[in-house]
Amino acid sequence: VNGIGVPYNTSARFIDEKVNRGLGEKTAIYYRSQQVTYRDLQMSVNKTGNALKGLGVEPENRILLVCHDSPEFISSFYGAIKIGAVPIPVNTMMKPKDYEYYLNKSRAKALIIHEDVWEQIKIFRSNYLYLQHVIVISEDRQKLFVKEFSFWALTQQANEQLETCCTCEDDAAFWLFSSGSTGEAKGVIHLHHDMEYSLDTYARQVLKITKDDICFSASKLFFAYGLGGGMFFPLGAGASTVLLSERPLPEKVFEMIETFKPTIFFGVPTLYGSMMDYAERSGKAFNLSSLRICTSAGEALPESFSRRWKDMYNLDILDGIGSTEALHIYISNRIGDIKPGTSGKVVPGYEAKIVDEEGHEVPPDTVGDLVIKGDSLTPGYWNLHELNKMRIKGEWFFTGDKYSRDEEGYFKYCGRADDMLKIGGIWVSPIEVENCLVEHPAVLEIAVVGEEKDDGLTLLKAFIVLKNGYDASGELTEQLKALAKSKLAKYKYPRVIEYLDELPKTSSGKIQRFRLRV
Ligand code: 3UK
Repeated sequence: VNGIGVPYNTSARFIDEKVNRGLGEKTAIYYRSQQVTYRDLQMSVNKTGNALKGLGVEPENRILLVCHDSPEFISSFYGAIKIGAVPIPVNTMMKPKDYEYYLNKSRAKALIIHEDVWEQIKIFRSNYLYLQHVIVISEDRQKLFVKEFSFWALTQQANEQLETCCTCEDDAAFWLFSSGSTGEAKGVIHLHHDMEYSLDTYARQVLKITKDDICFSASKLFFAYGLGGGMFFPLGAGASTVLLSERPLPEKVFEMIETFKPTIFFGVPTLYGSMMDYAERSGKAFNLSSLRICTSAGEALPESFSRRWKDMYNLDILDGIGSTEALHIYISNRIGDIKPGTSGKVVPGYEAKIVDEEGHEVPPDTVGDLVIKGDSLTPGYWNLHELNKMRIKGEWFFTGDKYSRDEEGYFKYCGRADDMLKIGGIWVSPIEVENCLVEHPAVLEIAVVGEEKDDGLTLLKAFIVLKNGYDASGELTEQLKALAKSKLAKYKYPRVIEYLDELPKTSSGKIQRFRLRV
């Protein structure tokens, strides 16, 4: 009738449906001392949607979300989707240049941002070419702004009834930015049906999530891994989520688990490592008995971590591989079926194969390119036609990962096909770090690589050739680290710097990073 096919709006399906099914009084979100019920959440989703509409936001308009994990993140996300707009949650730890890129690349019309981050970037506002409205979330709910709107003032005035925009399954619902090897992030588009697909496959069939679960994701909501674990898995299942706005330091994470007693915990390998080190160093015994399962993703979980965690807390960690493009996990270990050191088996609803350069499947135990298929996969990157042709072949997506599969069907991670690195579960482009440090007057040449530590995790390391007249020193090393920290997001600075007389190169002069990896 309306010319767009069967109406389907993922916001209505995740939020309104819960209230319609009698879960209105159930706690959806635990945040600090607040308990937000599904009905409260529905109301703030509606108010946020109305507030955006009131500013002139229309279906298909993009909205950048720079929010810490909080109920406001969730109501902004689902509020935007309910009016057919397209929210784009991004990392809150980035530098001004990154936000300028996100805003201009996406042509976002509105920005919803926590005040601490806005304070860092507001002086560059004239660079944001398409941005019309800035909505600031301040800790001080009474605070008013001159050139911006207060999130609280706007939503307080807004109506709590909101008609659902008549989108269909295949409309764009949200984007996520994923870092690329040259440092330019790629806008990954996701459709209205994607979250439900991931919920019905990985969350329901691997995690066996039910409405009785309480989820806690240490990984932030602006990462696809955290968006699922901390938001759309629990909300989709009618369960509860525990949100932490601050950095997930080991001590804090233990405290959160003891306080809120979650049943499912989502972490990354470096966090499991630092939690175990913290527990051992402090000699403290933490009570994690509320948990029934832990998951790990972002990078491969070292075998020793699963064993130590099991010894310390009698808990299994399910390692699984997911990606921003696939939205969530598509190969995973299962409850009662774990093969340490592997990513496990294909999740029902997905297919995976390992192919050689010609695209033919390779025999068991042979390394090749991992390609996957499944309905939560992105329809494509925004405005990157050439890349889309390279990465998406019909129904198959080329992950960029090297994998092997054994006779029993367990997949083993064997490294990236490009130079991209995962540090603490987050992408780092060696080229971006190199381009930053080469600006230092002492640096002639530089190559940044990932160095595997004893525990199997990766550390960022820079090899540097100095210009004539400069000498290696501890002071210079500190200067270089400080330069990286000031120009790049903090997690991207090299932890180790080594000075060389020359870098290994091909005959054509291309730096051979692989020869520097040990
Ligand atoms: C690597 C892994 C080995 C791999 C993600 C769960 O990490 C996520 O998304 P990203 O787009 O990165 C994807 C890439 O990260 N990777 C992820 N998990 C594993 N490598 N073992 C693993 N268990 O290179 C992959 O291509 O940041 C993870 C859910 C949603 C996600 N977006």
